[in-house]
Amino acid sequence: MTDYQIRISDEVGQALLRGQPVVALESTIFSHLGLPSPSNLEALNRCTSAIRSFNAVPAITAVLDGVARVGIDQADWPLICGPAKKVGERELGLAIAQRWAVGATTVSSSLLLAARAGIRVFSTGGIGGVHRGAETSGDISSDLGALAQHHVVTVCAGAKSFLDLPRTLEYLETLSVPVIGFGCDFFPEFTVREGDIPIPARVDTIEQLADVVRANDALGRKGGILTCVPVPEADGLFKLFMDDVTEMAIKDATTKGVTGAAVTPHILKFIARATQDASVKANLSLAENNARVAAQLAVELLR
Ligand code: PSU
Ligand code: MN
Repeated sequence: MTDYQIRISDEVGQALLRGQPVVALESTIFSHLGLPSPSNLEALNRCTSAIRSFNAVPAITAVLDGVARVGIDQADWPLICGPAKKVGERELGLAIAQRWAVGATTVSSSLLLAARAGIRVFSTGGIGGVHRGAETSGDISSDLGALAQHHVVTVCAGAKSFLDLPRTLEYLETLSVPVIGFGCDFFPEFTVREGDIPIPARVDTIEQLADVVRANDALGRKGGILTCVPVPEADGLFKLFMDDVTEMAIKDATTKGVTGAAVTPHILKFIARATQDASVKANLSLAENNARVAAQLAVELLR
């Protein structure tokens, strides 16, 4: 009989059994869809090390040989960093049933897997959201619905600046997802340091963040919470510069007729080239920083 179980690695399984802190990670960011080689392997190293430095266990999600996995041992990292097919939440069942060799999980599919495994905290780079021009294209990332549905706290650097950020925030409000700035009054714009869109709520410490999570739990809320952390100052890019690059990237995608799931990887690649990899450096820095915040939250929630 075919085994449709989610496979939890020994290390992650034991940590969960013993009540130790665990932080889930997606794999699209570490695949060629998210970052160019060898920066993707560096990102994987930095994010997992950041989590371990707080004595928490990283749980990378992916589909390997048709098996949904939570926790990928280092021996299998090259699989994730190689060519992969993007697996959003709606593709998870397909990737398993049709035995995809390497499926890179996005925010939405990672949240489902984390929730099933009983992991409370998930760290990523930037979430998907409402795309600019969504009023005609209809392009809204399934990340948003997954954030509302799954009982997991997501730590991110806001949403990519090539999205329609005000509409992304409106959509999260419609879905009743708490959106919290960690030490900031604005909605962070991924690799861009300064933001100009006010964020609905703010906390300044891990303890305050954990209090919000506990209060939501006490109310019996089963959905997610979105925590937004600005990119570290030293690696953040200038807004005006990024606005120009972003405009060019979107035009390029439109001209070339790129649509659907291919849009985000295409734009990320264009921006990396146009910024001579400054966007990649910022991406690594923010991903590591988010992992640090997520690990501290996972530790605090178990106190
Ligand atoms: N942010 C990045 N790199 C990425 C993504 C986000 O810096 O590769 C991925 C995440 O996996 C996110 C996904 O969940 O893009 C959203 O894709 P879409 O817009 O097609 O829903
Ligand atoms: Mn989309």
